[in-house]
Amino acid sequence: MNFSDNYTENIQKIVDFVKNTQKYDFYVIVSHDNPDCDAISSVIAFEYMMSSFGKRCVCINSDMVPANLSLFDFKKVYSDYEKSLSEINLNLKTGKTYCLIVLDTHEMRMTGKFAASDAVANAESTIYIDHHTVHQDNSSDAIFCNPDKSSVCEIIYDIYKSMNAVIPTEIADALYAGISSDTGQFRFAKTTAQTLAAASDLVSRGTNPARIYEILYEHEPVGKLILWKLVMATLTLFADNSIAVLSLTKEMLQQTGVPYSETGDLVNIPLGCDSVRAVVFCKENEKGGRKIAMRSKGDVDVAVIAHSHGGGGHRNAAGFKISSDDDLTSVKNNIIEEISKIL
Ligand SMILES: [Mn+2]
Repeated sequence: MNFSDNYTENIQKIVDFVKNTQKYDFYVIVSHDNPDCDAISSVIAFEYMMSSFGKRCVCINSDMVPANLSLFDFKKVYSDYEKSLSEINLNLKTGKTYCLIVLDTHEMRMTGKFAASDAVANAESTIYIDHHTVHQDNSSDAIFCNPDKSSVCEIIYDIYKSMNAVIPTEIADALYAGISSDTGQFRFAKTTAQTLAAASDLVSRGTNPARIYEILYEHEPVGKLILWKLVMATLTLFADNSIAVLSLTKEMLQQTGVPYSETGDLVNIPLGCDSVRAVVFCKENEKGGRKIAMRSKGDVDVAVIAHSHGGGGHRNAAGFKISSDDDLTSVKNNIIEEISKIL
């Protein structure tokens, strides 16, 4: 499918695709690894839309769906990674073809181990629906990306609206959760009047904002509280208390029993301090894989830094992986220096 610069036109192309395409036997829907609520909810809502038009979908993610987010998966569209991969391969062996639909990223490498699987090369075609800034060097006409949108869930809401389709409460819940979490509870810069109108409409369809908040932010096991304590004990401040650096090690995960997939929100804690304008979070997963996650306030653009290190993200939330040969301390020091230049 070819997309253009016109948002409404592209929404219509997707509507037409969902309703009318007969080209493929099935559809594989994937989002980025370490999935957040927008990634999970957009897959759930898109699968529901496709299957209501008789399309068979396989949903897959390189990582486990976080326990609280699996509450939005009321149809149980996700199973474990290996199972979904073998379902795709089984269908392929019988001569069936599929279209790959990538949500909440426009770069295949962001899908984690899935990116290296045969399922990418075996797809008849691939389309991306995203809201991250597209860098010039990877633009393609199969990418439908609107960086002005708060979330992919908001884009999928727009698709539902222009179809005049019924949005059941379970899907309204998932879409509202994706929109509210990607906007940091309706406060990030991309929260527009349309974002709030979408949220309002979803609430009128039965979504209870207090219940969604509870699912997203009030379901922590006690291990998480202890992990907070351990991570916060690593806090170091730089550049006149404007850069906060935190670390998470695999030993901390072992000690508290918290899976790595549940540690995404710890990076936000230092932002509560008025002098802090950027946070650098050095994270290690259970297998020792390392990553730098960054958060910032206002016009401090950490996406540019993440991109220059082979990662991606938004102006105020971005990250990149560190290869096993790199020395963590020197990577950390370089990042602190790069951020202090743009403060
Ligand atoms: Mn998103």
